[in-house]
Amino acid sequence: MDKFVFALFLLGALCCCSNAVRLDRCGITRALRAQGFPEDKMSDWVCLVENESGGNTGRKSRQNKNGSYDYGLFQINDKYWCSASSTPGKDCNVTCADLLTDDITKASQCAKKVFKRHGFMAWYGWRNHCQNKPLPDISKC
Ligand SMILES: *[C@@H]1O[C@H](CO)[C@@H](O)[C@H](O)[C@H]1NC(C)=O
Ligand SMILES: *[C@@H]1O[C@H](CO)[C@@H](O)[C@H](O)[C@H]1NC(C)=O
Ligand SMILES: CC(=O)N[C@H]1CO[C@H](CO)[C@@H](O)[C@@H]1O
Repeated sequence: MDKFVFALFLLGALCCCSNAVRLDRCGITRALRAQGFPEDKMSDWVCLVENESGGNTGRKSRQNKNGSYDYGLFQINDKYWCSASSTPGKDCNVTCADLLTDDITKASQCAKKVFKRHGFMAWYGWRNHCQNKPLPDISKC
């Protein structure tokens, strides 16, 4: 690659990722700690995030069978929790776009609300891959 092409490539990479990041296991752990998720359930949360979004803060799901979509790190559903319009609303009082940014403050607050109401059972990713399964080792994070 010549320098110019490389510069363009770099610019593209920066632009693409400025608003969404993909976190690895320790990246997820640190991000969740910073949001005050409780340490005693941390490996469950990390497992949930790994299986729901693969750590990708900008992930929007394909359309679910019931017509809804899931957004962000925690794959939060737009049927009840976030507003797909440009006005914040629904139970988390946010837009779904708010749940796709690399600042996961709103997504985290919303996920805690979902958890408060339904526990981890609200997430298929947790039920299918984490419940009664070995959880990720985050002891080095
Ligand atoms: C729609 O489907 C998604 C994913 O399967 C699920 O999370 C959500 O709770 C469903 N919503 C309703 C209203 O059934
Ligand atoms: C929803 O959030 C907006 C700011 O985004 C705020 O002005 C409004 O009071 C909130 N509504 C509720 C019901 O919390
Ligand atoms: C598809 C996927 O991300 N699966 C992950 C679910 O969680 C387990 C435990 O952390 C991982 O090992 C899988 O890779």
